[in-house]
Amino acid sequence: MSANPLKAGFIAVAGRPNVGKSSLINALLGQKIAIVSAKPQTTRRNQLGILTEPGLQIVFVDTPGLHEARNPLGHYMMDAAGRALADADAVLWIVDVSVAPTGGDRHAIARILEAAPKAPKVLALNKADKLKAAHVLTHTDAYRSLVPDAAWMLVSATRGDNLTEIREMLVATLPASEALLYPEDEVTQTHLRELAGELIRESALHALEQEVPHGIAVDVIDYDESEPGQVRISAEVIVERDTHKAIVIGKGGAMLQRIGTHARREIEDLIGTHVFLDLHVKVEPGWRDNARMVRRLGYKPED
Ligand SMILES: Nc1nc2c(ncn2[C@@H]2O[C@H](COP(=O)(O)OP(=O)(O)OP(=O)(O)O)[C@@H](O)[C@H]2O)c(=O)[nH]1
Ligand SMILES: [Mg+2]
Repeated sequence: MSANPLKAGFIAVAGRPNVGKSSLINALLGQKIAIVSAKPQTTRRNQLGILTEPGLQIVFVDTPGLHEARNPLGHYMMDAAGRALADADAVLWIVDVSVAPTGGDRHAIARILEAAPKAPKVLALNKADKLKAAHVLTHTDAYRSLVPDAAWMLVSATRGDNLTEIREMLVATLPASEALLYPEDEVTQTHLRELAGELIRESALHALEQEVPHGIAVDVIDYDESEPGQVRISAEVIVERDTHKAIVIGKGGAMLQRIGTHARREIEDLIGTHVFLDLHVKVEPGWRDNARMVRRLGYKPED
């Protein structure tokens, strides 16, 4: 056996919505695999982000933000987060240190401690770039007191502060492993077809700001790679009401075109070929409240 055996394991990245879990995973990987938006509850499924280096494989599991579920989609999201926590070797709890802890944070850490009582915890005090000098001690102490045994670090996912430091803390929690958990060139397990759907949803979230809050889903109907050097994608943007459909289409189709152009560029960056993207908008009234529809759109427990 070599002096430095391989370390590898799963790190569930958890916390309340919008604190920067997906942003921090992308920053730690140095590559965008998870979609990010200013709206809470952006991440809906668990998604792996795999970092492999000589002697090391960290498998980050991005999870939906911990919140009180109010509909079948919310229940799916909270089940997913619970499973990731239960299966994790360690937990990275992320908070927004620029604001004092809220009831949402206390709820989040209670869920984490319940689902992963034994796993070592690391606390990432994220958005340190927005933290006012007058709040550094009070906010830091307030969050630390909720997980007194955890290693902790002030970080900024967007500015890249202290990423090496938090990474070293995470590596310290990982077990020794006989073998890699995933092939060394794999960055995520999510299929390109599904990632394309997520990038379309992200583009819609960005373009629509506050207008169509949470009720957007994207159904990729066709993902055709049969011609070399190009991919033809046909997708439906699903909304909950007719009024939302009108907003997503926009005047003369301008909004849908904007969403499509931006998404197409992002998908091209990801897969490195030309993309032809055909988008349509469809209304599924109140789909998030309809368990069958939620499953049909791919939010199924076995994922
Ligand atoms: N100022 C600042 N903003 C950040 C930082 N990290 C993330 N953000 C912003 O916070 C917002 C939410 O980021 P996400 O990465 O989507 O957060 P999340 O925790 O994955 O959210 P959910 O998936 O909804 O649970 C986005 O607008 C990010 O750009 C940071 O370090 N500093
Ligand atoms: Mg997220």
